[in-house]
Amino acid sequence: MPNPHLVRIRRGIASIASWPEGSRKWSNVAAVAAAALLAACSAPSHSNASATTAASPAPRPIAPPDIVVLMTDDAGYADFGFTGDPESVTPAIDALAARGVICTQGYVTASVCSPSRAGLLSGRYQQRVGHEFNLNQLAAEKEGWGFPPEALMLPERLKAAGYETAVLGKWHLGSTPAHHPNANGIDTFVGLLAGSRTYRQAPRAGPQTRLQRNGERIEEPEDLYLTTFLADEAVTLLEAPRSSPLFLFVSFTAPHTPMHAPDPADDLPEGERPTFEQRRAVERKMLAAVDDAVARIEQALRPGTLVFFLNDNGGAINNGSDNGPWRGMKGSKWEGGIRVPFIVAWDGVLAPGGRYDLPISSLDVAATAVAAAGSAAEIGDEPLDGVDLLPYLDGSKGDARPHEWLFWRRGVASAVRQGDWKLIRVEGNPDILIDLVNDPGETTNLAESNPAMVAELAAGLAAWEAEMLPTAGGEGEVYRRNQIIKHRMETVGREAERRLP
Ligand SMILES: [Ca+2]
Repeated sequence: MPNPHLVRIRRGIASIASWPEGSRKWSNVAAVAAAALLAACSAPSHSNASATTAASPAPRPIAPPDIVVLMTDDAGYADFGFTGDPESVTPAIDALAARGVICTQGYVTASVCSPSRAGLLSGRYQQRVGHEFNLNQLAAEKEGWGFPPEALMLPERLKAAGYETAVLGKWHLGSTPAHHPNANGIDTFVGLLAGSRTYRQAPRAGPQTRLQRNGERIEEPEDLYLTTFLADEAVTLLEAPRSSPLFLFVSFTAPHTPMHAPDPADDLPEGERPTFEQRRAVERKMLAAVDDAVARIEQALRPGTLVFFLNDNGGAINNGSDNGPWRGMKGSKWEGGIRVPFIVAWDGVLAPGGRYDLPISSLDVAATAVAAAGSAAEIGDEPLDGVDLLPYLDGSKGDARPHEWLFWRRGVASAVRQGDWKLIRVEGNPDILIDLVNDPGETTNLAESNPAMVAELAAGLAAWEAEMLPTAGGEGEVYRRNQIIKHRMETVGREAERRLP
């Protein structure tokens, strides 16, 4: 009997009984494609406890592999062919998915950029060291805020195992010398310290937004398009002679605002408030440029490279992204804020054409990378919160879940997932209990009818919070208020969500 959580991709599944709120703009074709996805994502059921025969795992390679993490910024869940867009503008990313494993329940640790990146790059819940909120340029510059430099990062672990390490693109984890990538285990940093910038030449950009190479300002070419520039840098790095394995994090800024297409003639019209459709048209051109970059990076990889692809948080409210079947957007604890496109590809180790339907986390990237790098990477006294995904993705763990529990918190808004139940707990709001198997679109609050489950999840959340630093500071009253309003059952539909960044 095949492992139900690790199945070959079946194309053309076409049935849907109901369609979650907020997705009504989709065409029928899109709806059918996403319905297949939604059906797939709902696969694990509460009663599914049957033992399954594991596929025989491939042997782990003896030499540590190159490890490449590709990440988009603020893309929507359904903006890719492999997540259900029937008019895909991402053929190279879709091909990457087809040669690897699509993880249909891939979560990030935060629904906004900076804390999500902290979880990814440290492999630990960022709340353990208090990096709970998003980072604005003013706080980074004037207050010296950022991810605590003393906390261990994945590149530091990999360096201990002999890796060369590089980050290209957006950093967004602090901008003081102590927060600089080069001070945190990264040999080569080419990009920007801030969370976003223009895609074009910016000769007068400040220290956080200017492009730099290991701290030295780069003379930006007149015809700069940032996504293409990052692809150039990645290919140069990948093709350079070296004797060590490489860890490379390509941190694209696209399709985060500002909305800049590769050709300025395709930008949003000036002087008028752009419609969603106008924004979406530009967003698709920005993503197509990312896809061109991925195509070139794929060509430059060494055989047997371990590749991750994911997005850093849910689709944003302002960039024309499409979160498809999920409720909520960037900034929220609904699935649309935290559940992202996620691929793991590893030629020679993971069979192509796989799909994995149990919940995994961006925390697992570091744990999987450390396991792939070998025991020399196991340094420090900060245990990783993720798991090595390999034995799950190759089928050898059968039905076992990589995570029985997953947690989220940003100020007043917390969430916890245990098994297939999710509790959203927000200051001042009634608890929300969701059955993700039967209600992946999160339309029905079962808290009143299942108080025992609420109590169980709340206890788990409290136990996790006791291990974290207490929430300190915040992002201001507007964001706090928005968090409260957006996590109410009566706040329904994309238009309402977009009013609450
Ligand atoms: Ca982001």
